[in-house]
Amino acid sequence: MNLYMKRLTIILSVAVAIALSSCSKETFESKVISIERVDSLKYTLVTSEVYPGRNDTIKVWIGLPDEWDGRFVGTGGAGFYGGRVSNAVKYALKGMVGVACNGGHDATDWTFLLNKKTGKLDKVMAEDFGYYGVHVMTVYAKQYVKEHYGREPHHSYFIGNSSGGRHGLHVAEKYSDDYDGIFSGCPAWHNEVYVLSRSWAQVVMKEENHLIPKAVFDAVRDTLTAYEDGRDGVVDGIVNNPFDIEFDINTLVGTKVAGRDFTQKDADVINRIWDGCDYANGKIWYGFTKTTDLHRMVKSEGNPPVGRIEPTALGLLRYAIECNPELSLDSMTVNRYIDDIILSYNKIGKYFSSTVNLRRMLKNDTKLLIMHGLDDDMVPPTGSIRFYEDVAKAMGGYDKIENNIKLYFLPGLNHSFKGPGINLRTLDLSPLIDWVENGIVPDEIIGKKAGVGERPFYPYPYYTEYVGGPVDKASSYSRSLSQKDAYLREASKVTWCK
Ligand SMILES: [Ca+2]
Repeated sequence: MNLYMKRLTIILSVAVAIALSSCSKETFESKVISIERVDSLKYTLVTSEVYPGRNDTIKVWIGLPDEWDGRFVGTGGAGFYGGRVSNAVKYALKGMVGVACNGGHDATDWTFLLNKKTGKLDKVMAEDFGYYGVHVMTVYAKQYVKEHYGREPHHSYFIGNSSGGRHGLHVAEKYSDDYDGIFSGCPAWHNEVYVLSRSWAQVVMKEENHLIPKAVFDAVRDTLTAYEDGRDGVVDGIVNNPFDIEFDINTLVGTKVAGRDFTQKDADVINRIWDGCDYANGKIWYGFTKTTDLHRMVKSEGNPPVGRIEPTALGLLRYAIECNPELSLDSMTVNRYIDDIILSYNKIGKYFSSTVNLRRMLKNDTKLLIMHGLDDDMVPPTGSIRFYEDVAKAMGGYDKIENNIKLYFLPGLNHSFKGPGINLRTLDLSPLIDWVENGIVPDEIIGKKAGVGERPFYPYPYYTEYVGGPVDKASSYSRSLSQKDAYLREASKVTWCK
């Protein structure tokens, strides 16, 4: 019997077992569903079901490389998904153990949040998708890995973007015992609020009875970007600080924009959309930066334009907030929408947003690296400023958190880290691993891109300032605090949500 067959036999013999582990006191009943061997790529993929004991099931995928480098990588979800098997495989192919889970459901929309029997929010499902699933996944997978390799990982990392980035913040708050380092990309912090805020453009245009074609938004953005581009010292198609915009949209009134007469009403409505959700007592959530392509949010295309509903916002309203599957945005008013956002915050906020108490993470010396594109078209980046500032305030100041949390803003990149800017996200886990294992603190990261050259990046509240010289050389830039006030001014606009 070869080694692999021996392992397989052992694994299958404990197919239904209560896992035991020395690395965690928690145990969950579990069942191995399949073991898939990929000889050509030298890894094994194990699919299991794990039962937390509340009539819920977390499906867990573990990618086990033949030659393991000793690292464990837990991965988060995206959108409605708890996670993807492809992420488990991705890290197995890099020689690490890669792990993912389904967050307790296989739905492709928010329907899993509605309990079909009671007609109310399914709190167990919300908790599993919100944060508990990735913890169950981690506890189970670490136990499995120990049995499989006969040793525990020497370092453990968590990584995710969007909903997965939000999972990373939950891990930072609740489960830092599980991980040495966390990468949180474009985190959907306060998912319960920001998802609804994505329909703000349609709600405003409907109430104002003024549907603006997508082409007009695009043309305004192009004009604004051209106006602002050189203000950071380098004309490169990238606006380095979209929180400090001088362009006045009112200057377009009376001109042709996208072949159409641009009116004062156009300017007022676009300004209201840019500003983000307002209510009687202030701003309820952040808008997107003015350099962002609003195609996901605006949804008004054609001539004459036809408005379309933003499906993720409507789904959350239907299945978790109002709990009415028949709900239509046709009847939605701004006031009702604001009421729904506040209800969402109070009803599901605890599942969908971490708190800012990272005391345990600091004590564990777990490192948290956050990256967020400044032209993010799904999750407004201002939420990440707010997160950092609120954590600093809660923990006693910047000096209490700067050894453990680094927040990088990436100009000219959207939610998928695509756009004219330089993408540090392609570095994947390497800056975090260098930080955790080699003590190389990511206080400066040099990014490179064909056609742009090299450029240094600095963590918030620092900013990359051009100081003269060839624009494609990192030495022509320096670290600056010159934009901090603009960041803070923007982040302080939301007052109610903590
Ligand atoms: Ca520029």
